[in-house]
Amino acid sequence: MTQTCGFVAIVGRPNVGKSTLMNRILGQKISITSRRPQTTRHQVMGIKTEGDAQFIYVDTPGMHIQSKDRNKAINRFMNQAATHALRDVDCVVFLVDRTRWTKEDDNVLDKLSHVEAPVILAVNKVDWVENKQELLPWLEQLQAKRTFAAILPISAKHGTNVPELETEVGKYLPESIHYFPDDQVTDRSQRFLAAELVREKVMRQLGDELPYQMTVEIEEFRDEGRIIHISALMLVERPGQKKILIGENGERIKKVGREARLDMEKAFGAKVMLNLWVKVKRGWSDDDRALKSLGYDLE
Ligand SMILES: Nc1nc2c(ncn2[C@@H]2O[C@H](COP(=O)(O)OP(=O)(O)OP(=O)(O)O)[C@@H](O)[C@H]2O)c(=O)[nH]1
Ligand SMILES: [Mg+2]
Repeated sequence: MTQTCGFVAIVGRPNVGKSTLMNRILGQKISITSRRPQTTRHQVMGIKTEGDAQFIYVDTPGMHIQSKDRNKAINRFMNQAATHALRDVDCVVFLVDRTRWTKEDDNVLDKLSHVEAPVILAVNKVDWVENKQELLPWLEQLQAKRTFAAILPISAKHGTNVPELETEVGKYLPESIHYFPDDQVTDRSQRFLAAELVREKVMRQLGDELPYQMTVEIEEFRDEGRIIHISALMLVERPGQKKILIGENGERIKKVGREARLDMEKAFGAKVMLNLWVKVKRGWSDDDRALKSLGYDLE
């Protein structure tokens, strides 16, 4: 049999469920998710090999319109990372949130206008649509927006129609040898995932208070087989944010640490000793050099 292999970009505005969809397809947590927009900051690949077919999904940061409060270097980085993922892909999955079409969806559509690869539109979160009869006329309206290879209502959270989406995507994988070993599931390291899991817990517990002003740097990742020692440094912009992150009597940071450690142990199949620190580094999110040194680098 001939092998097929291709890149599939998952794009859309922030918070529509891109990372949830990738994790659902992969059957494990590869990319972090939260109720807050702009959770994903980097491209993350999720690789799924089924017999002769290898799907390389690329989860991307939510494409957003830069405004006064969203015009930092980190915002530019995130938009670039999302747009870059559209280069040389074999298929695009464009995700939207039910019938809630916004200016930012138009913005994504605009970015897709130069893309020659087939675009599949997935209308996500349909488990939340009470009146399912709204859906049919809406799906028809969506057809007018551009030529889509297919339009599917799905629920990334519950898995509804996700196998059907994968079948649709599979039609566009070109004949090719596999780029990754058949058992590899991501291009990212355990170190990267460890940092992301800490960030996820902070986004989930403190998203309202410090949504974008926090990043995580892994200072130590020492794998001793049955036990992995990890030290993670959380960088914030202001002393007040450091206080929030630590919480009263250190309660907040302890809870973040506990939840992140449990996820790490599950992901790595080993015991984890996790040390968390907080430091103030002013202006890191609007400084290209600082961003690069913190791993926000397109290369
Ligand atoms: N009810 C419901 N919620 C969903 C579904 N898919 C995702 N969500 C929720 O929507 C929120 C955002 O999900 P994410 O996967 O983080 O969204 P994203 O598009 O990756 O967001 P960014 O990375 O910020 O661009 C989370 O709270 C998810 O649990 C779905 O099918 N149904
Ligand atoms: Mg995401």
